[in-house]
Amino acid sequence: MKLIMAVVQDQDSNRLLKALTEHNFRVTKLASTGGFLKSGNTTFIIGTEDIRVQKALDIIKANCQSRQQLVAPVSPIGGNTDSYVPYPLEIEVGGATVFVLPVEQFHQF
Ligand code: 2BA
Ligand code: 2BA
Repeated sequence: MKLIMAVVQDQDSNRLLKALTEHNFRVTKLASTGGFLKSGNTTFIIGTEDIRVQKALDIIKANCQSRQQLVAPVSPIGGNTDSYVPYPLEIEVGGATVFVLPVEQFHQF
């Protein structure tokens, strides 16, 4: 068994949840916050058999898209002004950041 943890954008989360459950994956969806943008994203926890991991990854890939996002500059109060960028920066937020972990034990009480 494997545990898939996938961080995705909120905009894709309902579609992804629907697709995963339609393919009979057991899923837990958590509201999360990205450390860099400090804005909301969604983390999916999917426990599944090893042979179904690739199918889950395919579904995640098909339902999550990357997007450009503007990041407002942060004033470097008391900091180093050399690296201060006074205009909004455009960054690419990925469609999904996915970790696949081995599961040592699985219990349901
Ligand atoms: P839910 O996904 O909302 O599922 C609630 C209950 O509905 C489940 O209880 C199960 O009895 C039933 N159920 C879910 N998916 C089903 C399906 N494809 N076919 C038939 N019945 C289904 P539990 O199994 O005790 O799970 C309780 C909660 O624990 C789940 O809420 C889910 O949030 C989480 N969970 C369970 N197994 C998981 C797994 N393999 N990976 C991630 N999260 C899991
Ligand atoms: P955030 O931490 O809010 O990051 C959003 C996007 O900002 C990232 O997209 C990346 O393009 C950029 N970014 C993040 N940290 C950066 C840095 N130190 N310098 C420059 N740009 C930076 P993604 O890489 O696609 O990540 C999307 C979200 O996935 C992240 O939201 C975070 O919640 C999660 N994530 C990504 N990598 C992770 C990791 N190794 N561990 C845990 N969570 C991760």
